[in-house]
Amino acid sequence: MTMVTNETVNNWVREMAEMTKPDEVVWIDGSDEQLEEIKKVALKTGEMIALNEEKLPGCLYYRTNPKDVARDEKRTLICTRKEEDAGPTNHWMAPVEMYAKLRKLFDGSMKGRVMYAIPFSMGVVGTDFAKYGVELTDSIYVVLSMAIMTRVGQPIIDKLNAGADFTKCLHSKAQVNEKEKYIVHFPEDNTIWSINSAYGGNVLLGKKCLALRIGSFLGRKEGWMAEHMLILKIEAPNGEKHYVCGAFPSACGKTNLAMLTPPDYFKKMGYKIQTVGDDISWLRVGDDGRLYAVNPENGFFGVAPGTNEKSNPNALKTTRKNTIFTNVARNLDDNTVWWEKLDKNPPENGEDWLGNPWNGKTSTEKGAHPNSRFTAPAENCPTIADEFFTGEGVPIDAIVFGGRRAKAEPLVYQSKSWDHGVFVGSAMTSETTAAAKGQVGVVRHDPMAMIPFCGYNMSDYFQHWIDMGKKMSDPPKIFHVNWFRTDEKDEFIWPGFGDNLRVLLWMLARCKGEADAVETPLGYEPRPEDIDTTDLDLDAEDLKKLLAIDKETWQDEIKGIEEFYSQFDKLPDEINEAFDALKKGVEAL
Ligand code: SAT
Ligand code: MN
Repeated sequence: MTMVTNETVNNWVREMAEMTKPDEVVWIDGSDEQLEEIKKVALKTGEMIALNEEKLPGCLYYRTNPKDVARDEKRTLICTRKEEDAGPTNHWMAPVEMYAKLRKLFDGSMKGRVMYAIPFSMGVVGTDFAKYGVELTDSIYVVLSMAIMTRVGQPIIDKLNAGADFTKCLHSKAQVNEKEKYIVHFPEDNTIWSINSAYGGNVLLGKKCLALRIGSFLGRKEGWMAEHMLILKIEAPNGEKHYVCGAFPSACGKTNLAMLTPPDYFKKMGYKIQTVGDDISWLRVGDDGRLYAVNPENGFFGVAPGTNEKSNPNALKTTRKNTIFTNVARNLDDNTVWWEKLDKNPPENGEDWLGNPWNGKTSTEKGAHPNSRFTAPAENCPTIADEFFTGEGVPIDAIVFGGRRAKAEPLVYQSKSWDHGVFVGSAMTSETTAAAKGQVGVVRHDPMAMIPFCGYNMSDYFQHWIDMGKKMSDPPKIFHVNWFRTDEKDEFIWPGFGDNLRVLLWMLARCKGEADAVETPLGYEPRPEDIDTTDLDLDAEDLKKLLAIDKETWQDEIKGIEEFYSQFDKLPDEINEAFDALKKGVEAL
């Protein structure tokens, strides 16, 4: 391994080591040999467990503290010098104060342990999109997970030695003190400090912390966007390729949509779906005036429960080797893993996510935590697109916003323009899931699915979206979907999963000006007959229900949006205008 010769990097590492006082500092070179050695240490201490080498080669099992199983938004802060720059939707503290508080917690925090220095890249090294970081951590779980989720090692050291900017990431003390847990961003210093957690979203600092919170801050400054979006490639039977980005809150099916299996009818016609990304998109305007997206990650950190041969066979195949499973159940007979809805054959001789003996056939308790996860290399995915590996960006035809709503939101509608689409994104709502600490199933506003991830004032973020629209001569069309509408019996009406392709195809036809629509107060909606329901057990009545807009429900929605907006003292005029138009349209229903 070439030494790090960039003195800014070395001075910072030295300073962090002086504070955290590890026994030793070890640079990660990204080689299999080194990662194998480090893995052996974690197996020896029992921090991680090796799984069945035949059935799940290279796979590991890991368990976090039971109180540390999801992102913790209350303990996640954006520390800008001015409070208004963090905005009303972020937790904030003055950087001087926060650094002082954290320095005390980090003081000697790595005593008796090794500090691993992980040089990593978000995006393919050397591309226009790539951003570099170094994460210092005393957790082997973090080292091995970062080696899956990001590109690590020598090529990044070369970039650092050539003087590249980098994000300074510090993490320590996985699983120790729940009450002193902090995930703190200092965007003006390009710095992230995280302590007392081991949960992915809080500690794999390239992911939500860098790629979204710091990323969105940098994006605003540098004229690009960092978004909580999947990227899907649809290849039509005539060979035409289309790319769609989709923003959905955590645990609302992004991974499933990104790896969608077309229904047989469409498969036979020749439709192919490929995956470019499942969680994060970085977007830049190309010379041709279109919007280009990359997935800056190198792996998937997906929700395990609910993943099965039917719902997402591609995700399941992706996890069959070199994957880390966190907080799922274990089958002690054959040393494999299990989670709810994996199959109908839970282990009798098992261990639940807490490590207690568990009989899946008789127990009424869940075996896996609802937010248990797999950390799997993107290259394992049977549908991974070639474009993922070049990292040069794919031209986006459509952006889809969506949430989890039992009522109110129709199956799909198209916004009337880019600016109107920005309004639609800003007014997004979803029922909360187990991906973040707190109550599940409560409707909350989550603009662009970014409420937990926007690294600056959200009204400036809306303005940035409006400004980006002005830079494009051919912006993507913006849509809104809701796969989760329920009937009188509280059952989902729309089948979801692979059948979502039917809705995507209507969108693409709209992008090409080849599909009809009716204008409603929300936007343009398909007529029931515009959605291809061949081979689908769904009648026109169901589709009507899925597309219906109820006046009273929407009057309440409007109140909710008004209340949500009231915290912002500056909203772009374009948003206010679109909101006024919605109010008028709903009154006229
Ligand atoms: O925990 S993560 O933030 O990485 C995943 C998610 O909640 O979207
Ligand atoms: Mn996510």
